[in-house]
Amino acid sequence: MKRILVTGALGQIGSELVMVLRDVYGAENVLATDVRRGDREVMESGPFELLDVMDRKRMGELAENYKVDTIIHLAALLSATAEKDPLRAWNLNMGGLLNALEVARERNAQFFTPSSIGSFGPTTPKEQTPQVTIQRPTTMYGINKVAGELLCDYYYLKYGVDTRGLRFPGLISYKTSPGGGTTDYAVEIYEGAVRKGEYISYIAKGTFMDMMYMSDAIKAVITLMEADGKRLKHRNAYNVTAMSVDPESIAAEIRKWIPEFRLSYQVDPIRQAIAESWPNSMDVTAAMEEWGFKAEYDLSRMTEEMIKKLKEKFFSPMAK
Ligand code: VAH
Repeated sequence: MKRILVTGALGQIGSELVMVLRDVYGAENVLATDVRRGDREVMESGPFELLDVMDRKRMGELAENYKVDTIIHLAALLSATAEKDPLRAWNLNMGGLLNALEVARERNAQFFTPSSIGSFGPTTPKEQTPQVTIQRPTTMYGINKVAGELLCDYYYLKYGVDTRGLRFPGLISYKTSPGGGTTDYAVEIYEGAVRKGEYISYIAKGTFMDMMYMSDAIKAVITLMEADGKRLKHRNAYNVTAMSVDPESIAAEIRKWIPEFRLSYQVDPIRQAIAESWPNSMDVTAAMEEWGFKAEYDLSRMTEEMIKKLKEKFFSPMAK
């Protein structure tokens, strides 16, 4: 990776990934793009351009102007939003991906896009979900992710595009709140604990899902993209996770720092149904063996850092 174009750069992953990429590869070598303006730190710490990923011509022009050799395609509608407008989700998630793959093919650029635990469905083994298994998701987002995995493999096999991907679990971060996901509760619970000492969860007690701290997700993207391509057997896309948790397990860890924290429930049937169609825990052996994946944050370490950083964010006037 030397000259990188990131789509969806102002989203939950992009807003942190861009900053790390700029540290590692040089700010001028990381072009951040998004369909809207937003986080000033991302827009002002290096090149930023407005880009609607449905505009392939514009994407190609930007890639040419910035001599891009790597595309990290993050722009997509997440699971809950996609269920509210499935046709828009299909058009954006698949149309945007195809445009990014075509630009990568034209430039022989390396390519990354995330898949998700959402790419699995009710008939997928729920515990220690294998790297290669049944993928019959029942959500539009999941259908987009499975189709996206297959499309990325196709561009590798047919055109030689160096495509790589990760099946992300729910990602937990303090900088940019996620938008429209099913796992967003696992971010909101920390914000609720720090700001109000309470949280009303829309996901039911005992609903286990894979989760990972954002810094582990970012490290996984860079490690995968820098890995020797000859070692990669699975490419699109690797199971990666750090923990399998439910609202109660997160709450118990929060109470070690905020003893009075109160958790209650108001289950959202739509997002609960999505969560129940996903695995409880994934097997990450392939990622560990083929490119050395290793998560550094468990629930305890992540909770300590989330609470510390959120207190700074909400209560320290000097906080960015
Ligand atoms: C979502 N955060 O909830 C995303 C992610 C594994 C979940 O794909 O839709």
